[in-house]
Amino acid sequence: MNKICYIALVGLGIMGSGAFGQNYIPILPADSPADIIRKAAHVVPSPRQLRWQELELTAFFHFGINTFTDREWGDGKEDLSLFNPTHLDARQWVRVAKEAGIRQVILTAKHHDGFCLWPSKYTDHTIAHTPYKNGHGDIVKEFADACHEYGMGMGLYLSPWDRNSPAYGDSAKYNALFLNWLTELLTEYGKVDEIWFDGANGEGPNGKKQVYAFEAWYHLIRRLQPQAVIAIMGPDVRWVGTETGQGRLTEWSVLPGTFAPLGDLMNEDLGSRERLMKAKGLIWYPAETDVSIRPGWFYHAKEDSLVRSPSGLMDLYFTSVGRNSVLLLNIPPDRDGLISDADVRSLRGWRRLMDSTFGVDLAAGAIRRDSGMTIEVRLNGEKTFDVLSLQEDIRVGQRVEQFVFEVENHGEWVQVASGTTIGYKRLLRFPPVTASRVRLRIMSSRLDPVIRRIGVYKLAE
Ligand code: FUL
Repeated sequence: MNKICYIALVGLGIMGSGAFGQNYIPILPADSPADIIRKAAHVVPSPRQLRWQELELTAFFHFGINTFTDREWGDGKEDLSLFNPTHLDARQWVRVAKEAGIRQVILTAKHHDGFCLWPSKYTDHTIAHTPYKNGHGDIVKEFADACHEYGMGMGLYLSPWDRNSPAYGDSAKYNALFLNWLTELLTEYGKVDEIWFDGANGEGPNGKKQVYAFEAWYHLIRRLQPQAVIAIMGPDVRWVGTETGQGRLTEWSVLPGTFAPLGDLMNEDLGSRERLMKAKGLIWYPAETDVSIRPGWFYHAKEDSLVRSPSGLMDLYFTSVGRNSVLLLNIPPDRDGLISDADVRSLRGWRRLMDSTFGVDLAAGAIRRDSGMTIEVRLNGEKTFDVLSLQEDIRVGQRVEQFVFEVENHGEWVQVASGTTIGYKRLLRFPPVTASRVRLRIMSSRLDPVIRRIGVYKLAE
């Protein structure tokens, strides 16, 4: 479903700088094209963005009234007596995610239907008016406690679009209500690591028109939970632009900080030199790839046979994390309030594939020789591999524009892979090759490339 995200955040005083430098650099009228490119190469993540990027694997739990009505988008008029998960165990959700290698999870505290999984004081459309625990339940609390117990990053999804609230469309009133909801979520549940503001809105041309007070929301989050990244309709993390799980082959985390809307644009290089030339400033704004383990975002029994397979999940890893993005994999709890067996089995299988592929870096113990734009790696003997993993040191910026990877074969260098951007991580698969020497040639870079890691692996059979 279409989301629009805006890079409209420059000048709000919330971008900030971090321990490593600036995650926003303005462009001055006197800057030459070369100055602009040099500046782009120096834009770096804030500490909260860096922490988030290094998580690699995060998950969504879509759970709410839709789980019980078998719908994807509720209209806000649902009968809340339907909501009664009988075996809900948020610790199971978090455990399943953790065992799959996921390091941060996000719960839909309120989806578009307006139903609050916590007993908010500011609306009656909440869990307090359901049979769950006779109206004494608080699933945000159960979820937050489980995250904190398991050392899992904790995030909350709060839909700005609200089909239940009578205040929606009365901008000032709804914005005040939204701040109250945020305050509850940010003060009553311990540490929050990510807030996810969905851009979806299905009101249509004749629907309600609500102007969101984003600036006030962001300032509140920064004040109450300064470590939390604000995603999608927010300054720290950008929607990749698709829900297929396929990120861009050329993915820059440095983008023009203009007020231009960023739609799906999956075939465009958002951080190209041409785009940067037209920018007023440059911003670190990395991509998050959200995708569901099932066709829908919410649980539907009829989709039990359509859960992605372990190798399908492996593909997602390559096309998201392997394309300079973070994977946000949705795993929706069922009507009992548990992650169902089909999903658990797939996640376990995926973890086995991940461990047997990435558990052994065949470039470990190698001797690396850097000479300008070429890095040669002498492996510890002859190795057979079919995966290349590259990482730039994004703490100094993202720089590489084009690279080639070669292996030595009887004294000759043979190309086995090539690509454009690297960023935090780039993974490439190719037919198996056997070699004891490999090299990475940077064909084009915005400034001296800083390659933090070169790894080679053999895919699990
Ligand atoms: C979309 C929503 O409309 C879907 O229901 C889901 O929450 C997805 C993650 O984002 O915009």
